[in-house]
Amino acid sequence: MSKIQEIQSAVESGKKKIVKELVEEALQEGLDPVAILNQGMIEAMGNIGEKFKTGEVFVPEMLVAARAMKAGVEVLKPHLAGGQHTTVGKFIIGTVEGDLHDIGKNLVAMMVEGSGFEVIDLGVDVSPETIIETIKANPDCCIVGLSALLTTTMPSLNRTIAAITEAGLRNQVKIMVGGAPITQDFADTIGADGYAADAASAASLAKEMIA
Ligand code: B1M
Repeated sequence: MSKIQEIQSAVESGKKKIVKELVEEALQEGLDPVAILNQGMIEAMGNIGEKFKTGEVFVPEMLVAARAMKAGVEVLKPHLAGGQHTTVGKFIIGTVEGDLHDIGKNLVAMMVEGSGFEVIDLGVDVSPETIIETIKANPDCCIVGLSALLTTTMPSLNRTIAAITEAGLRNQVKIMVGGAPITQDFADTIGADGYAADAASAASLAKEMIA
């Protein structure tokens, strides 16, 4: 089994400590951090999601896999983020109301921060009101990033954008949306300024949005 396969298997089985050790070893062996992330960890979360769908695993297994992935990402973080120190703008990010998934949102935050933005991470289950208060408290903010992982929370994206518009703040910020069920078409329908399919694309799009 290759090191990346070992990482994938340890994430899937939720072995947090082993994931950390394996990622450290993989980095020492000179493996590409992006490959460790994509083929080792993100693929493992895809596999666990499939197993959940077919009833092979349940919520607790998804949860421990998520914790194991987070532990691995912590080790990878300094190798992925790019480490740019100048601030090119502010990026408010959160997972929308009703949604507790944060791994993808955290990766986006990390990559956007690495490309020079000051990131204000509001966490998960973020209400439109909290987003509005945060925009008001940061009048120099340029981008609001909203993540949704459930088909049932996709309407929260819509509600958040509508609330930002009603509050008279829509012209003040660009809005980027993303998450597994989101598409460019959906983003266009709800009036977002941009959609990114993954964390690296989110970081490039953020830079384009303020150019
Ligand atoms: Co949940 N869950 N989950 N889950 N979970 C999914 C999403 C699901 C697809 C699993 C499945 O059925 N196959 C399914 C949704 C089905 C649907 O909506 N059609 C599902 C379900 C049903 C649920 C519950 C309802 C289960 C239940 O309770 N019965 C429940 C809902 C809780 C809630 O939110 N209210 C639930 C709970 C959980 C846990 C808490 C146990 C855990 C989350 C832990 C955590 O995040 N801290 C969990 C997990 C781990 C998953 C899976 C297995 C993995 C998600 C993940 O982290 N992926 C997931 C299955 C899957 O995704 N295949 C599943 C890895 C991550 C890197 O990818 O988040 O897509 P992703 O992020 C990507 C891109 O999407 C993009 O960039 C990221 C990096 O490349 N991106 C953005 C994300 N946000 C972006 C924002 C941007 C731009 C790009 O701009 C701002």
